[in-house]
Amino acid sequence: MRLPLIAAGLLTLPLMACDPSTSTETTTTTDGTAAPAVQSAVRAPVGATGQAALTGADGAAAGTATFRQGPTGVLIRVEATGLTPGWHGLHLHAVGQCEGPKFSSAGAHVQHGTETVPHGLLNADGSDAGDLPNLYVGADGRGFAEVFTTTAGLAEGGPGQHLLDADGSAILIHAGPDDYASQPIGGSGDRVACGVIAAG
Ligand SMILES: [Cu+2]
Repeated sequence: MRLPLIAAGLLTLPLMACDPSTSTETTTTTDGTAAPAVQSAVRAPVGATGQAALTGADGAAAGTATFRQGPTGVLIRVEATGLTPGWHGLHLHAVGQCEGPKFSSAGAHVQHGTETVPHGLLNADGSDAGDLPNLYVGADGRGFAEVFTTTAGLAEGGPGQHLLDADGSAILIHAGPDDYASQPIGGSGDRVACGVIAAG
């Protein structure tokens, strides 16, 4: 994407092309195939944030999820309330709609414009871009987790699926644990809490 801009710059500023320092810079920049891997990999601008207010299947507030973008992925903090104790599947779903009580409006896992990949962080053929580790909820119905994923994020150009695309995305909590292997959602059962992910 940078190459056309550089080429246009040289055309409109022919005098700069004669400057030795400019020539050196151009040679380095246009030699993309020789660039170190760390420069050619997709990296996001750091600092974008997002948030989601979780709603339970009964319509009651069920906590929050916050998102912080890093260069290679997004860090997600979940603070959930009103859930049954134990492990719960936690996923990123493809549509930013949380219409209870089933939350089917949130669609399947995020997989925008790419070939469908099997679900499961421990599936030999997986994992899909919405997969996250399970959330543990204590006896008081409160669950806390920080998880990091490189397969989704807040940046439009990646890395990973863009969560803030035209139809948005949602973070979902399921009734039971994700076994990280079986299809389509690791046997994690009903959707019991949902939050639309928004910038901010
Ligand atoms: Cu799910």
